[in-house]
Amino acid sequence: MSAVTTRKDGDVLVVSANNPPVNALGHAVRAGLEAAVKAAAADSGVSAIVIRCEGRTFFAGADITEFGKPPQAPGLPDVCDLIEQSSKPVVAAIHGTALGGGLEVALGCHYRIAVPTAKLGLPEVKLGLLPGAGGTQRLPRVAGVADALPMIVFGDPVSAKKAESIGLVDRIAGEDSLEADAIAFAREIAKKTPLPVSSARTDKIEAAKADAGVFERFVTENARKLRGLDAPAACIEAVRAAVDLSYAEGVKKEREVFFKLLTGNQSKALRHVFFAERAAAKIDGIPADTPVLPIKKVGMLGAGTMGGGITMNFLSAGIPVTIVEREQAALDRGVSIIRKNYENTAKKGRITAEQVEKAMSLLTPTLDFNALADSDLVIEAVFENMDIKRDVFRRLDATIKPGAILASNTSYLNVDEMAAETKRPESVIGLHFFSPANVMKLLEVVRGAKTSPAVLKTSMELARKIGKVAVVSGVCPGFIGNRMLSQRQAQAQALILEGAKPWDVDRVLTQFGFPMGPFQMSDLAGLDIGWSAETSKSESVRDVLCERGRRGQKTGKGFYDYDENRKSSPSPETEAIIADFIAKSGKQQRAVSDEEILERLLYPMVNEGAKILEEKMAQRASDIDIVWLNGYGWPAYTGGPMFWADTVGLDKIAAALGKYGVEVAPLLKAKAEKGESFN
Ligand code: T1G
Repeated sequence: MSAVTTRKDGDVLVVSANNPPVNALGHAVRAGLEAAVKAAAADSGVSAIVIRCEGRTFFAGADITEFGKPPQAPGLPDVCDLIEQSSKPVVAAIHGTALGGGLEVALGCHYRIAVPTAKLGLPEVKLGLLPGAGGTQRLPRVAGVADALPMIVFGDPVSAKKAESIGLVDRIAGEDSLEADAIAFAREIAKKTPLPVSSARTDKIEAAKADAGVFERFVTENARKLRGLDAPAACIEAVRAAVDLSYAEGVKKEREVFFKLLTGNQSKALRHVFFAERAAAKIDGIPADTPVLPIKKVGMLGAGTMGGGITMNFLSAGIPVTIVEREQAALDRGVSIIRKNYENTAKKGRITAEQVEKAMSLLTPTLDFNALADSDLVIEAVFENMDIKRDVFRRLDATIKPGAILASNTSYLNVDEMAAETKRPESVIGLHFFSPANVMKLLEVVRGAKTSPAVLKTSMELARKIGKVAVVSGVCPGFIGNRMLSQRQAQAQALILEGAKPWDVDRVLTQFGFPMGPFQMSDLAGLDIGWSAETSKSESVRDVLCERGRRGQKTGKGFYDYDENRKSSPSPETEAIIADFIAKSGKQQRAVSDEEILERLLYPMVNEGAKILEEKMAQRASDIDIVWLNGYGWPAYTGGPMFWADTVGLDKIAAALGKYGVEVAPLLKAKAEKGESFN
């Protein structure tokens, strides 16, 4: 099957690319496009050209798998230029997602026609890059700087309708008649002169020149979003070049910056994340024909914070949920919180009032446990206590129809022990959602020893359907994420009892790229989770803080002091409490460097990740990265803990762990000695 074929429809040459699954612009496609455009130029019987794609989408970009390999001519910029220089009009016929290099090909065309459902975007920035085939120079000329900036700097696609409104698309085709409409459009404009050459247009650049503040306003409005990232700033400079320089100079600058970003760590990390997220959805070692069970009705046991949040995921995906509580008050509270969450989202304009009512119409609250009987999947989100969970699974097994999946939302308890209480261990699985469950993307799918491939595959499919990023975990305390988090927490507690300040620990992690550090997190969540005034004996810093009423933001003070706007400041009282513990320990308080703080917090996490891999609790190192990126705010531009460890060097990490008295995991030790990496 050749990547590009042509056919003549009268005097219109129809060039069709076919490179499943997304028509990435790999070498064969680029060569095919080049040959077709050159052939059209030489053919006097051709008066116009249509470029289209077979399959589900127009070109979705350069072939990311080619990055890092020696470039093969023709390069994409050259193909775009060749198209643009054609003396015969070239029409891009767009469906699906015209992304990155795909949109750049379309921008090289003289006209663009798209179906209503098409999306057009330049997402290179999400890979730590910028459009490298003229996109930063042509898009501002075609759509204007004010609309080009967010498209290039944030990388989010726009609809065909929006694209038409900004001049990026010239005509909207019928959803099912794109090829015919594109050919008719090509014939219609075949004789029109002059050809609209994107790179030669100046009207929208002149407008930008007249509005000098457009860049400063954009940077000021988006400073927080751009923190720590190289590519967005580079994108802004490239668009500024489109305004300040000639096209030739601008595209030269674009190419320089592109290659600088391409070889930088951030882009390598973000490209790793792109493929890692897709790999996580794959389950190694199960038969390809493993069935996916139909999940038409979900049962939710527990209407608390987690039960309510989990429920919303299914309602929003159009899946009915029966939610059960033991008392009416708890049930009513749970349902009203679900409604309030939806109404708040509607207030922000992200969903309509009708969508709120539609979601709520799919919810059946009840006190009757037996109402769950005909569910295809029941998830329990009851109190985190194994005796209670065992009892729940016994009752579920006796009540729910045969073949239904029984899932626990436990965040660390043993799913196998729950399965053992049932006659259907093959249908028992863990679905560990992260709070707030209706917001956090991560879902740890915990595979029990006896969980069947069909139940596992069904759970992974369902996760995708409800918009979660799912990662398969084995059964161990804390699964993947919390197991590694506990290492970081232990080190954080140890560090402040050696002399590091809580605010220094938090600062080091936020400077690394986390949204907040462990002590800020504790204050936000509340220090008194699991604490009891009756039994507290001042045995830890947390005990004493809680005993002093310093229970976190909700009490105006925790590790930090908070003003009336919840602005935090280091607390002398906390410092005194910690100093008292250090004095009692007989240890000498010392200053701890930022470097030691970072190494002590993150290296033991990598070490635990190595143990998780050794024990086969995670399928692959990149899955561990996906857990931390989507569940704990690890900065994506460093790739996740295991990818980051590779960039630090496993030998350096193993040596440092030894220095800090942490026993090095055998897998980490072995890889360090062999100079190997995790990914
Ligand atoms: N290159 C190579 N493979 C790609 C690919 C790409 N651009 N896009 C997707 N795939 C693979 C993906 O790995 C998966 O493989 C399969 O296709 C289905 O993808 C010069 C330099 C198009 C919205 O960033 O956003 O152009 O796992 O599971 O959910 O300026 O894929 O099946 O083996 O994601 O339906 C810019 C990236 C590139 C778009 C479809 N373009 N792709 O989503 O399917 S850089 C992008 C996507 C560039 C130029 C620069 C999505 C999608 P496998 P999928 P999907």
